[in-house]
Amino acid sequence: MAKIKTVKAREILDSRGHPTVETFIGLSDGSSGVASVPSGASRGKYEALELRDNDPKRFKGKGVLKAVTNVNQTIASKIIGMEADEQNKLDQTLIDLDGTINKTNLGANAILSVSQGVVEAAAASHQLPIYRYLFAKYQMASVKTKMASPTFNVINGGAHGAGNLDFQEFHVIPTLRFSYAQALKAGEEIYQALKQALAYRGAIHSVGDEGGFAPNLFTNLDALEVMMEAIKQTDYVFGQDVFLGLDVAADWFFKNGRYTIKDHSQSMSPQDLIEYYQRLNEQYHLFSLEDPLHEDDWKGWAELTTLLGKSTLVIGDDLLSTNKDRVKKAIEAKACSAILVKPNQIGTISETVTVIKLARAAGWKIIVSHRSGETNDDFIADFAIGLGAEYTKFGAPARGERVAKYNRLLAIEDELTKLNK
Ligand code: 2PG
Ligand code: MG
Repeated sequence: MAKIKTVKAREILDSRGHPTVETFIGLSDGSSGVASVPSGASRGKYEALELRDNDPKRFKGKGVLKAVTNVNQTIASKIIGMEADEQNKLDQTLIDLDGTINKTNLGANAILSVSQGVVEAAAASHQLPIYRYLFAKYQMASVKTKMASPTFNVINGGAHGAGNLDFQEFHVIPTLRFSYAQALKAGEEIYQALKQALAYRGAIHSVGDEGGFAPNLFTNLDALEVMMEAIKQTDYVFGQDVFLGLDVAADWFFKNGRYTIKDHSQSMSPQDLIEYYQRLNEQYHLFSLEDPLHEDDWKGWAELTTLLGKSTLVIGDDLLSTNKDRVKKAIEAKACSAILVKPNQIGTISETVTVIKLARAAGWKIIVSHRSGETNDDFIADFAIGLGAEYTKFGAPARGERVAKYNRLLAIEDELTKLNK
C-alpha cells in the first residue's frame, strides 16, 4: 500500500477572512489529498485547542504559523513513511505526539489537517470517492450507505449574526420523505421566500457567518413567525413537508446562572427557560433543539430530554464537544437524544468515528456539522455519508463555502442512485 511521502501545510484564509491551516499530503504512488480545517465562533469550552499565534502584528493575533510549523516539522518528520490507509495507527501517532486529549501542544487545527488529508490521499490511492473509502473502512453493521437529510440554517443570530437575535440558528428541515435533491430545492425556495418576507418588514440587516439572514427583530419568537410566513408563500406545508428547529447556543446568553433573551424583560432561571421551551414546542413542534442550556447544566439537559426528547431531537453540541468522555457521561445521564459531530472539536478522524459509534449504540441520531468559519473544502459532506449520519448541518443554501458541501451531496446522491439501481 502507498506510504506517506510529502506533508506540506500552509496558512490560508477561511470564509470569515481569518487564517486557517491547509495541508497537502502526497503518497508514494502519486496520490494526494488537500485538507483545510474550519473554525468555530461559538466554541464550547471543552473543545480541543485551535492553536493561534497570538502575535498582535499579524491578523490581530489570529495567524496560524505555529500550527503550520508543527505540521511541517514535528508531525511530518514522525509520519513520513507510514502506511496511508492505517488511519487508526496514524491518528494514534498524532495523539501520542501531542500528548493531550485536547491537542493543546500541537493544536487540533494542525493535527486535523493531517488526519483528514491522509484520509483524502488514501481514498485517492484506492481510487474511491472519500465517502466510499470511509464507509468501507468504518462500516457498521447497522449502517447502510444512504443520503443524510439536510437542515438549513436560514436565520443567523447570537455569535454568528450582525442582527440582534439571541438564538444562534433558526433551521428549516425538510421532511425525510424528500430525496436529497428535493430537500435542497425546498431549503433554497424557503430561503428566498424568507428574504422577501424580511425585506417586506424592513428587517434584513445583512447575512450572517453561515449565509442565513441576520435581521433586526423584536424577539426570537418573531424570527420563527417570519419563517412560518415565508413557508406559507411557498408550495410547502408546515408540519408535513417542512419543520422548524433551533440551535439556541445558550452559552451565549448565560451569565451568573441565568439566561437573558429579548423575549423576556427579566432574566430567566434554568427552570424558566425549560418551561419556555415547552411552550415554544407546543406552538412550533420543534424538530430539533440544539444546545438549549449551558454546557455544564447536566441536570437541566436531562430534565429537558425527559420532557421533549421523544418528539424533538435534543442535540448536544457544546455540551459534548465530540469528546468521548463527555458523550459517555451524557448517555449515562440521558442528557440528550442526538449529537452534533464536528471533527475539529476533537482533532482526529479516528476519535470522531469513535464518538459516532458510541452515540449510535446509545440510539442517538447523528448530525454531522460544518463550522461557522469554513473553506470550500467539501470533505465534511463525504464524511457524513461515509459514516451513515442521519442529518447534515451545513448552514444556509447560499455562499460558496456552504454550497460547496450541498453540491457535493448532490453528486453523491447521483452516484448512490446509480449504484442502488
Ligand atoms: C454550532 C456551530 C456551527 P460554530 O454552534 O453548531 O453552526 O457554530 O462553528 O461557530 O461553533
Ligand atoms: Mg451548535
